[in-house]
Amino acid sequence: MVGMTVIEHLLIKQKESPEATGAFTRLLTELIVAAKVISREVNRAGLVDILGYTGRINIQEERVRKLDDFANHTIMERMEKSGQLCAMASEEDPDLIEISKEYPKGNYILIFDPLDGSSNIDVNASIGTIFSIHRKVTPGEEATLADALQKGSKQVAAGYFIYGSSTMMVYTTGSGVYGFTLFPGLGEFLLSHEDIKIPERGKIYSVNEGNYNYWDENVRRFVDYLKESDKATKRPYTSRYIGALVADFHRNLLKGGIFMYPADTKDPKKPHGKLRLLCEAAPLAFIVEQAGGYASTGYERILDVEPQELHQRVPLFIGSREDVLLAEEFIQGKR
Ligand code: P6P
Repeated sequence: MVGMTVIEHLLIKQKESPEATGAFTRLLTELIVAAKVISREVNRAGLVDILGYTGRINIQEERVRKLDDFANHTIMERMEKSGQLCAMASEEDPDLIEISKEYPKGNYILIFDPLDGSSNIDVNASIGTIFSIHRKVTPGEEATLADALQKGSKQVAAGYFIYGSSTMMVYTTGSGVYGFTLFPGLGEFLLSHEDIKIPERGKIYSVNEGNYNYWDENVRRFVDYLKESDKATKRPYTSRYIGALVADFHRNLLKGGIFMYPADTKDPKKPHGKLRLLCEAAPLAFIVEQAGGYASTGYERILDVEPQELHQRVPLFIGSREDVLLAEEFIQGKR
């Protein structure tokens, strides 16, 4: 018995929504193919680095693209042809990506981080692709920025691919969170995590403590609190930080805990922290809330933040509901 493929799962979900036309299923099917191509290259690239090669030169004598450029172009080129998109937005591109005239357009917009954490590849640590899908909300065939600048609570779907010891896909369309593992021999993503739920409270905290001196005092107090010893409240927490958002998020989703990227004063150009709302915080917030968790800026629910610009950054506190609510109490000075 092979088990349920992600396509079978998508078709079951499609049948559950009477208004579904199959467009969304076709969209996600194309994205899954792109992820398989990226997964293969991520593994090869790691090998190349270990063997010290200078990287591939292809038959057109083109300089090999860096891995994140490769992932970005793989998704853009394949998704543009899907016929389901009115536009795309990538973490790697400053502006909205239009669908060229030669391809049919659709009613969805895809926002993605093609390869998050790619600095980890040469140390063979997990990295990932994050995606967010909205419905077009403006009239006419052409997309505008307004189609991308939608609140996270309006997402139709969100998910990520994590390229680690195995390649996994985790996604939600608003009725639970499902995980699929790629079986290389088959080339299929098979259902491996049915209806994922994050523990109400964890015992793991994930943050780059090197930024401790740049945080707001209340954030420092919260992290200090997690490190204090107190049997009654099951502290200290364990610190786990990989430095790739998808990997840190995925571990906490399955085991419980809180991931934090607070605003820090280290880089005045990034007063709201490093992570992007549309292609990182909002899709993961949709997933974590569907799994029973919560995601906040420290002051506001991530899914309620009204985006002002494509690459807007937000402080991110995400994971087990009780842990994130406690973070908000400290940050807002209520504790
Ligand atoms: P720092 C990777 O560069 C990334 O965008 C996220 O994947 C990760 O969570 C974060 O930055 C790590 O940032 O400052 O701790 O290296």
